[in-house]
Amino acid sequence: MTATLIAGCGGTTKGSDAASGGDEKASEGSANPDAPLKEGLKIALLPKEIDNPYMTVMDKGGTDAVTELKGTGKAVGPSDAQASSQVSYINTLIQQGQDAIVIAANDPNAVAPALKEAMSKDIAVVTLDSDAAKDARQVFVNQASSEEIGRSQVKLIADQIGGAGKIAILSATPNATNQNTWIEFMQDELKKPEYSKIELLPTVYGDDDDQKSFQEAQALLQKNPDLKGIISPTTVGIAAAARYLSSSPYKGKVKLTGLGTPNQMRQFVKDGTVTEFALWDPGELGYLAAYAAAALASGQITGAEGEKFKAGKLGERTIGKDGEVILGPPTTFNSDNIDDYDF
Ligand code: RAM
Repeated sequence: MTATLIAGCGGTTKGSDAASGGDEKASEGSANPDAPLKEGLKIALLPKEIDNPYMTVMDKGGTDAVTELKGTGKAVGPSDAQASSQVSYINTLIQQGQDAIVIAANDPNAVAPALKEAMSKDIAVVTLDSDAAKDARQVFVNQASSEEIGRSQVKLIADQIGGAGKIAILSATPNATNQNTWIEFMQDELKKPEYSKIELLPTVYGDDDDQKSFQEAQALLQKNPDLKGIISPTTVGIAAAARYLSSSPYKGKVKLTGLGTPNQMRQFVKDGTVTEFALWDPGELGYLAAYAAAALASGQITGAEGEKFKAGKLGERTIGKDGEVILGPPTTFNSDNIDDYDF
């Protein structure tokens, strides 16, 4: 293991930090934009949960980028998206002496102590998809503006239900940073006068578990037979809710939108269960985050606002406020374009 690290890192190993002053944080020190990208970097992706098709595509984008960068990439993670399910994985990655950890956090705080421990050992920490506490990572690669994602979900459902009626949100886990941020913007958007005829019911949680999401969708309709629409801002939730609706009397009558992968949603668009929903390319998200991790681990950037790094096929990217890098605007999918996408 050590041999791989030394062979790949052009001489600078984590071991040398002990000699130069101990537990200096990876986020400290100044950036050197001209530093060469290190070869042989060990970069690990830690998704919310492994059995989630979205996360699988994201991980593949990340490990492909690491291969392009001549490093060693891998994806490891828990089988459920509960708050503390990732902590033991972070600890193992620290013990393995990874150069960078790229994590979609299941909970902003539960993972923070372990991620801080990683940074104190000079391991670069990048969050993607779902952020951790800001002081527990150097860079957050966000899929799109959180505000844009949240507000556009409300516009989608409002259009589909004709601007009036009861709606509900079927979310992922109650702790998910990304879903909770989007939901705050949805709630704020709904305060606008044009949505005054829409009533938002209390949010329900499918925990990014297919079965639980299916049951929550079913329960929503049982309790609220007059429900007009569901927003499910999770690929797991929207696919499960679509499956429920497609074989229920509510098919095509109760509108469903949210964030889904085209490959999971195609059949439900074709059979008339779903009209329109949104997402970004999760593979590009993983790819961009892996490049950010390599730039951090090579000393090119530290995560400060205004720093720039090259992200392969995605071009040069600039770090914004609070260490945030944005992939790009989401795509809206419907029957006109869904066959143009394969993820
Ligand atoms: C699920 C996860 C992920 C989210 C997508 C939209 O796969 O909750 O974090 O970004 O949905």
